[in-house]
Amino acid sequence: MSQKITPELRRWIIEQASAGFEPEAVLASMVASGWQEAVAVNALENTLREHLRDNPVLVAAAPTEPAQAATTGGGVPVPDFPLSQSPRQLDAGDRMVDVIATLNNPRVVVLGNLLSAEECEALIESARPRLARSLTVAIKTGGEETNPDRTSSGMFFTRGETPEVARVEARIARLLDWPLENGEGFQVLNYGPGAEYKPHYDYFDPSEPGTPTILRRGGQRVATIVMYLNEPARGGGTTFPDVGFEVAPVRGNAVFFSYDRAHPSTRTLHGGAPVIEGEKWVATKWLREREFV
Ligand code: PD2
Ligand code: ZN
Repeated sequence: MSQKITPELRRWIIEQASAGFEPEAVLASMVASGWQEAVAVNALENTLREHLRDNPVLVAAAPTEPAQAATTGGGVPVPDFPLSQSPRQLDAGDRMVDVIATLNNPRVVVLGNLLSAEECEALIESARPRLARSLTVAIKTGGEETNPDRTSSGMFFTRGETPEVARVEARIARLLDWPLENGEGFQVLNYGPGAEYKPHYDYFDPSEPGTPTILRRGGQRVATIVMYLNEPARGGGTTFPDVGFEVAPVRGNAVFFSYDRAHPSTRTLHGGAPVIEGEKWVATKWLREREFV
């Protein structure tokens, strides 16, 4: 494995230190995810020394509690829609998209008509033959594993893989003014009766040892768009338990939410409620801080 100290790694180290993690904890994460200890110590020392030299005010203002950093300003930039004038619709380039509901804390926007019925069908049919029991990123190692909290089947498209994928990706990039390259490929999930996705956060937990490896591919996730490709007869809403909010799965609609830090204070805990009758198909788009490679 290459042990090059990349700008991404430097940024991650600074994020960890700013969030209040002790250097020993950051070092342990790096070693657990495969960094040679000597290289990791060197990277930590150099990065933090340079950062404090360039930002001397941080020495005095350094937070003592991780929660403090996470609840008082200073999050990273996140995408959002141009909604200051409360438009009913947004221009996605090739389509007008409806604004159905917005919430500020957590930041959630519900959109109508982001996809046509034909696009939903095309995505389902090209995903169907490639479904496998869903994997989640294994935060201990940075690899992938099955997860009992997630009983759906799923697959990933690469960016631009089909005409429908490319079209919807371009729409999202335009609506949010967020580079297309910062998006992961669409994930399509299929839930049968009884299947659910228990509440979780979509950002990568900074305290997990596999996270530095994951972050090398474009930094943190900063926003999620769950697009509903069909309509289960009952159940299958996307829930936000911290605020008692649930979005009904309506074909072509989508729920967007953003998180400017990898912390529960974003109140972006969310889940896929059990499907009670019928089946549920969604496509999820995750947006990263930087280009996803
Ligand atoms: O299918 C959903 O509603 C859902 C809920 C929570 C999808 C995801 N998370 C996800 O793909 O991260
Ligand atoms: Zn999720």
